[in-house]
Order: sequence, then structure tokens, then C-alpha cells
Amino acid sequence: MTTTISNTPLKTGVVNPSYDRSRLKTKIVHLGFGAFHRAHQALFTDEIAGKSESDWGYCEVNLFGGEELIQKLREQDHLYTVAEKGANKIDVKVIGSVVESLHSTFDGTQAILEKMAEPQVAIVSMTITEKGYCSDPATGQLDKTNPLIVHDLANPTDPKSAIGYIVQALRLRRDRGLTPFTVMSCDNVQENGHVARAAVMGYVQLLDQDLAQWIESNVTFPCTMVDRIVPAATEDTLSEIAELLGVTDPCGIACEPFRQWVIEDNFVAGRPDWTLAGAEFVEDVIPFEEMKLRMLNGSHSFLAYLGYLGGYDHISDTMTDPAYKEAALNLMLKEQAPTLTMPEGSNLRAYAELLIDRFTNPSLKHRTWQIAMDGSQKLPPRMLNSIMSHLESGTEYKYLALGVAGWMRYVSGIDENEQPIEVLDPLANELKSICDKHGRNVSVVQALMSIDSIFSPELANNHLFIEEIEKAYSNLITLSAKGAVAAL
Ligand code: NAI
Ligand code: CS2
Repeated sequence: MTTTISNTPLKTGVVNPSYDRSRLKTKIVHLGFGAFHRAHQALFTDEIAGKSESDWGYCEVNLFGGEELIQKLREQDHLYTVAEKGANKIDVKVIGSVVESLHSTFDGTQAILEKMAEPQVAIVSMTITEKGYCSDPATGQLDKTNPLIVHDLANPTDPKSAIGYIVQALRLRRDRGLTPFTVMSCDNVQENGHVARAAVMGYVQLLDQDLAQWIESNVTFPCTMVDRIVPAATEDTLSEIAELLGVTDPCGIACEPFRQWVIEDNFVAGRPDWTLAGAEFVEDVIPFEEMKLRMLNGSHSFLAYLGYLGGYDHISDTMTDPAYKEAALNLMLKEQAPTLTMPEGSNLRAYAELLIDRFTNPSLKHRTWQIAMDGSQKLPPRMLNSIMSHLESGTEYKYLALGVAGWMRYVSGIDENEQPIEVLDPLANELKSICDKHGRNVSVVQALMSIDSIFSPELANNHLFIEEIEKAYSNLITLSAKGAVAAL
């Protein structure tokens, strides 16, 4: 028998599920069993099962990648470890809220659809990355030319996209006279519930008007603000976790101690009481989402592009450079905070200072390269929407401008030492062909702005915006990333 976390006594200090796991049912199907979900929603759901009679459990589904993770998870009775790493202390928890799992590759599409159509399933939640919504990041509307959507429109009963799965599962439920489920996005997408709804509705309207009407009237798509820094696990992460447990856990994940979850209270078939684990249910999540996306994620992306180009491998490394640290704080307080409308009592200075502390945590090895990924999806909510607000009010945005220029320089695929950069992005080919054509000439700025799924016409045709980004880009080329950040 293989020795796993489920059949081996673990070291003292490890927190194990304190409840009877057999009580849990698959009431949530989660799409996207990646790093983040393991350390966030699944952990909240585990904690509330320890504090109440909650019977909410997960079926984890991966539609793309992560096959081995699902296989290993099954071998260890769906238990896995979360190591919460502070600067001086590590808490190790074994999570018990996962009941079962499926993968499109070895279980097949129909098994996943049948699971989503089981009567007791009340929520389908998602951490499928920004690109999983098959939507245009500039407008938040379904991209009908997305290859997965094109496939699903032609084969709606055998879908590939998360959107196609949700619609087909809802069709099965309606046809069988079952209640609908709530669709809950937990991705870093601005107004994530609205984007999920727009994608689902945009797709189903092309397929079936009756079903579209049923979904419109019966399904809700609450917005959520989710926060916890969870870097992708490395060999080092897994060795450290094995050391702490006394046995290897290939599904283990490390993260920071901080966590936050603000959820719009709009569920059609019930929901767990996640407040027992510190989540908040509110009427309007959008101010919290915007605050997090602009202040945390906006400065993360700034540090990722300028940090990578400046030779810093991890976010905590950028924080050892006083110019980067000051730039991140200024970006948050001078250029992002003024664009936000927050509920009374919010303290954005305290929030920014806490973010700097979190970024500084030396125990977390969060790669600038990882955050730099998928910039075409991340730029609008993190930087461009705030720039729109500065253009309306005629205020300065030099930090944001350098952030956008940093992305433009990064996607050229060649770093400041003429070494190749592995640029991962759904638009990687288009970005490369534009950058190859223009080289490091400032003309690349306007050429990249012609990508209308990223830059709205209001931005791409605004001469003040073009000039500001061209200036930042030229500084970056002349002074290098470190020089341009210091010159701010
Ligand atoms: P990951 O790379 O570990 O996992 C990505 C997951 O998305 C995988 O389960 C994969 O199967 C799924 N996926 C990828 N492309 C897909 C597609 N086109 N359709 C359906 N599923 C798809 O990434 P991680 O760290 O779990 O992050 C996932 C998302 O969670 C992020 O993009 C972000 O929106 C959100 N998030 C992540 C945080 C973090 O610190 N890691 C914190 C807050 C939110
Ligand atoms: C990061 C986020 O990868 C990224 O783009 O900015 O995943 C960030 O770690 C989380 O949003 C923190 O909650």
C-alpha cells in the first residue's frame, strides 16, 4: 500500500479535520482545482464543517490540465494539506471538505455534466482563471470567436468550455424538473458574477431562447471578492510540506496567512454559512472587488512586469528594493485609491500598508513571472479602468502608465539581458507578431493599443493616453526597468 496523508499518522501540530467527513455531500461542484481554490474556498468550507453540522462538500473538477493532481488526490481519499506561511510561523492544516473529483480527460464530459445535474448540487463555483470566461476583457461580453465557444456552439451537448458545461448542466436540470444551481465565480475578474452571467447568457442566447429565459429567471451569479496570495507549488514547497507532515503530499499547497472573502448574498438553492470561517456576505461586493483588483492586483502586475524586467524573481525580492516598494505604495495610494468609491469607514491607507507587508513576506516565493502571465486579461481591470477614470478627471497616472509600458516591454519576449522570456497569454501569438514587427521602437505602443479586446476605443484613440504611455515606454527603454522605477 502506498503511504499517503490519508493512511499515515501525521506529525504533532498538524490540524486534521475534526468532523465526520462521511456527513459531507457533494453540494458544490467546483470547476478549477488549482492552487488558489485549495487554499481558499475549500479551506473555508472545511473550517465551517469543524464548527457546525455543515454537510457542504465538494466535487472538484478540472477541465484543462491538472490531471495528475486529481489522480493523486483520489489516492489519498481527497485529503490534502495547506501550509499557511507567515514571516516567522507556519500553520499546517489537512483539508477534509473534498468528497470526490472528476477530470474531463479520464472521466469524460458526460460524467461531469451528470454530476453537475445531481439533485443535491446547489452551487457551481469556479476558479478557472480570467481566460476561462471566454469573454472580452475590455467589455466583459462573451467572445463569440473564442475557439472553445465556437466548438461548444456546434456541440452543445459535448462542451469544452466552463460556460458550455454550465449551460448544458442547467439544461439537464431544467429538463429533469430539478432546481437550478447558483453559479459563483471566485476569479479575479471585475464584477466576476456579472461577467459569468454575461458569458452564460451570451452563449445560451445563441443556442436556445427558451433555455435562456429559464436561466435568466432562475439562476443567480453572485459577485465575490476573493483574496489570499497562493503561489504555484514548487518542488521546494512540496519538500517543505513533507517535512512538516512526516509524509509526502503531492497535492499540498502553501500560502500566506491572510485571507478574505466577500460574497454577494444571492443564492438560489441555499449556501454554506461561510461567515463561521470569516467570510462576509454583503449586498454589494463591487466596491470591494474594485479595491482589491486595483490596489492589490494592480500593484502586483506593476511589480511583476517591472520586477521581472529588473531581474527580480519574486514579489518579495522587489520589496527589498526601496524604489519598487515606494512605487507600489504610491501607485496604490496616489493613483488607485482616488478612483475608488468605498463604503464609509474604509481605510485605504491601512489597506495599502497591509498589502506592502503581505508582499514583503519572505516565506512566500511568488514568482513575478507567474503574475505576469495572461496580461491581456489582467490589464483592463487592474490598470486600464483606473486610467479611464484619471483621463475623465484630468489627474496624473505616471505609475499606472509605467505599469502598462512594462507589460508592453515584457510581451516582446526578450528581457533586458537579451534573454528570451516565456510569455504565457491567450494572445501570445498576436502580441509576438506585433512586437517582432516594431522591435523596441516606440511605435509598438500604438500598435499594441490596436488590440481592441484589451484597449477600448476610448483609450486607443485618446492622444493624451497614447502620449503618456509612449513617454513611459521610452523611459523604460532608455533607463531600463530599475532606472525607470527609480525615476518615478
Ligand atoms: P492554477 O494555475 O493553479 O489553476 C488554474 C485552474 O484553472 C486549473 O484548475 C485549470 O484547470 C483551470 N483552467 C485554466 N484554464 C481554464 C479554462 N479555459 N477553462 C476552465 N478551466 C480552466 O491557478 P490558481 O492559482 O488556482 O488561480 C486560478 C485563479 O484564481 C486566478 O486566475 C485568479 O482569477 C484566482 N485567484 C488566484 C489567487 C492566487 O493567489 N493564486 C488569489 C485570488 C484569486
Ligand atoms: C496575482 C493574484 O497571479 C496574479 O495575477 O495578482 O493571483 C493574487 O495573488 C491574488 O489575487 C491575491 O488574492
